[in-house]
Amino acid sequence: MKDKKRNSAKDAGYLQLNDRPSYSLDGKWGFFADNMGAFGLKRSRNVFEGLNPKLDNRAIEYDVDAFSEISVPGDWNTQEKEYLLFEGFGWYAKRVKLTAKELEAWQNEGRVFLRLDGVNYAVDVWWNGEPIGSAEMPFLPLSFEINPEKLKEENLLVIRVDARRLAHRIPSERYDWFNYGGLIRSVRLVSTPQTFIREASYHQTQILEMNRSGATVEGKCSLFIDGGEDLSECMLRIEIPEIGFFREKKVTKRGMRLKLKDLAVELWEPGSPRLYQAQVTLLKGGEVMDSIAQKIGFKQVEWEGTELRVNRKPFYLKGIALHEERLGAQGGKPRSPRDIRKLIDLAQETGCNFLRLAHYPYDEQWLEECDERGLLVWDEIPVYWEITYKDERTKRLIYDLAVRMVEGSRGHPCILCHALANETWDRPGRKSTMGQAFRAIKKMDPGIPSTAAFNAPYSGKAYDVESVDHSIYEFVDVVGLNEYGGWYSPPLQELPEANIVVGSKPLFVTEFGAAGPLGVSGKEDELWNLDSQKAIYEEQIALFGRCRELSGWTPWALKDFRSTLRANGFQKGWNRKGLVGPNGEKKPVFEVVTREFSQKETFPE
Ligand code: GCB
Repeated sequence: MKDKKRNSAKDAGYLQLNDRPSYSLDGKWGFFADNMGAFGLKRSRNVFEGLNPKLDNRAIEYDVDAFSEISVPGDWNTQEKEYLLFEGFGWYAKRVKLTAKELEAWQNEGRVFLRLDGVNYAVDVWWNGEPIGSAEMPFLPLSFEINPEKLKEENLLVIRVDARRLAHRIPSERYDWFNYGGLIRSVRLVSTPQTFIREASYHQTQILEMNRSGATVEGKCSLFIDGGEDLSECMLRIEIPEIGFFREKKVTKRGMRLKLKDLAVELWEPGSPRLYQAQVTLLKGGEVMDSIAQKIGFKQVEWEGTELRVNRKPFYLKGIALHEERLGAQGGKPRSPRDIRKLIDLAQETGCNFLRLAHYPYDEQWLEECDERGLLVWDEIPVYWEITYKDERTKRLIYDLAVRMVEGSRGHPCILCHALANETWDRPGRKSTMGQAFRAIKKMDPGIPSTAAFNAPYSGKAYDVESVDHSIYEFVDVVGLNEYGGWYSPPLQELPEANIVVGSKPLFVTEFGAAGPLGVSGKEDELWNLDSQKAIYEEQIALFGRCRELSGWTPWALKDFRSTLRANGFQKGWNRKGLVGPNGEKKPVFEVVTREFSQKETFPE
């Protein structure tokens, strides 16, 4: 497939996992780094057909059974030294063996999907030698349908991952994190009935009345039904047994939004993350066609003037921003739920109530953990720095990424805001391309504010986002400000006089910080040491204290992270602005932030 054709995803759409039966394909796979894809797809037939020179005495150049071993999930870069800087095409192969019993069960169940929980950047997929789909949708779940008749006891699954940075891609060519390539998240087969509930997301909670034990609320459930069945006689049932809620509604179309009224509940909020078990069922003539279980929570976000409220109360963000990179000297993408939990544990040690999941969508487990732990979340697509908005492929991709991210996250009570950009330059087409994406997500999830992180030059002793002509400013409901006083500008000595102008919308600082290379001490007024990093944090915190209307702040970043842009003698390939080093070594600023958070209320009076 040529890149031209590949831009819009040819996967089968967002497939919510819930409690559906699934078959994990995680573990050891065969891997081959095909540099720049020199053989092309036609010449590589023997890869996905599984031929090899031993079976067939011809000049066959690949052999999936002679590939080297690699673990999935995980990037390829940190698994073998020779792949560290590899950014080309990686071929993955797995022989999938099913027992006769498993095969029968899968074939009788209905439909089968291959679900890739997240790849970077793009994939082409073959099942037993036949193409089953391609997509360019970095970091978000993909699903490809497999005809159950094509399942056998011995199968070959081949996936080509294309990790090239290209100007028209999202993210584009230049960014301050590491381009981890490969099948970075879990891979599984999922089975569904012929006609099934592809998505059921409860969201848009409105509090009608507060009372002592909680509140009476209403909300919406967005549903999407997939399958050929005539839906005119179908019903949807929603149950929340703990509060005795039961509702049935006739199905009118494939995509529906049902209103749930008068729910007497305890609210979900930071510090008290109450979750409820809900069951969504599709019925025809009284018979169950599909039924899924999921956890839901009830939380309302409001934004008015410069105030941000959660559950009707003014809210102060004590945030931590991070990259999805595991702890350890090598970095790399998390390879297990434990890797993810360790990062969240570390962030929570500061006493934060909010995570900025920068700068791209994270594994879905992050949202599940944050739902359970009562941490609010900012999710984000990688529209970052230089973008070719006018290119039709880019336009389409930005739209698809925004919609797909929100489809996956809107049902999570932890979501505080959806971000569609970080520090983007004003280039032709930005306003129309971004406007389209912002309008789409606002329709999809109107109860959640949309946002972006902006930078504003320091001038007249202040950072003032509204004074800059940011053509996308009008689309955001709340504003993220990235400012690096003490590090980029102004210098530390001038910071005591600095100010942040909160314009007409709620604003919080989404990034500030300074490099603090581990083991390096020095003078406070000289950069590149732990003492000046600490001094900059202290001055910054004083600045936030002076700015009464600020809705909170988020240091950049939890942990030092790999970045090929960072190549001086202190950095050595890592951005050193972390509160901790690569292995979790705490720097003095970790303590500064922890102390400050302990003195700040989540819900100030
Ligand atoms: C920024 C970017 C972030 C960088 C950071 C830095 O403004 O949003 O991705 O890593 O600055 O360290 O310079």
